[in-house]
Amino acid sequence: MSSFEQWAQSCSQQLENAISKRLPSGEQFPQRLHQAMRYAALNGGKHFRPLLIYATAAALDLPRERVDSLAAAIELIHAYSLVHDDLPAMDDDDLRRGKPTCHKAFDDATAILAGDALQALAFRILSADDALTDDPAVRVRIIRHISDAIGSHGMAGGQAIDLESEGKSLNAAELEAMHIHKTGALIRAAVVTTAYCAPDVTRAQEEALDHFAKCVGLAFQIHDDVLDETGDAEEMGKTVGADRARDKNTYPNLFGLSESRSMARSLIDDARASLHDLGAKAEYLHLLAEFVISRRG
Ligand code: GRG
Repeated sequence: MSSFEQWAQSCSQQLENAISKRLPSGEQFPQRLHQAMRYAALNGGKHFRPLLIYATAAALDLPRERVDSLAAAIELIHAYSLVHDDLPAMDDDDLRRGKPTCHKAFDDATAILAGDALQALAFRILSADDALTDDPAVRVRIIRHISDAIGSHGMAGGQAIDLESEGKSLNAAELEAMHIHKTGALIRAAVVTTAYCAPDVTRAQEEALDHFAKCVGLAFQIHDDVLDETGDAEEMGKTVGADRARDKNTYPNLFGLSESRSMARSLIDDARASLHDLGAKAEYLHLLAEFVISRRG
């Protein structure tokens, strides 16, 4: 195992502990809701957003423990978005990460409530965790950024654009806008709000990290579209697959596979260039950026 893989595995373990201890136990009343929340939030996944948080912390000399609560909150929000995205009223998926989706393992109403409660818990954690920051203004700044990133001008808005665009062809600018909102905003929030926690961070560093995260977020989505088209994602337990991908608004459908791959490559080069002034401490951010376009699921 490479040292990067060892680092990622130890971050994932730390994250799962951070999430598990903050979630109500499955024995706590109302048990079924709490079991559904735990099912959705502790069900594997790449933990890409938390890894970005831990890598940004390393680049800014912040101990990992300082951002455990931020990593847990962002992953809970991500888990909520996937639970709702899988519902019959949205993508109507039966499988997520190779296992029954939350509404299949429980029921639609419980899955809706589990998503709602995961989102609420995320903000509860951000509002209360002492290790995150001792500056109330920083705490409010973090909460405001994440609220914006996942609301109607962010992730939920992007999902609405996606649903409204079904059966229509989006042009390049519209496709990019949809993804910047739907998946990019939370990825960006993960990096930028970690920077907010670093007491000595400069404006230039914040801007460099913001640019890095914007490029990585879009490359993540382009590569996701490429995987859907090539079918690799299906092998990894996802449910879109090549046939369904052909009817969708995706980068390969608009630009072709080869051009999509080179767009993702350029975005990652651009992202990595913006880390220049952070030097060797940004090593894990560089490696995560490369992971975005080399992953097979
Ligand atoms: C329901 C408000 C609301 C929003 C849903 C993020 C999202 C918006 C939907 C996800 C739909 C989807 C499958 C998008 C493709 C890219 C993506 C975000 C994939 C899932 O994220 P990963 O790859 O998942 O980080 P893991 O399983 O690794 O956690």
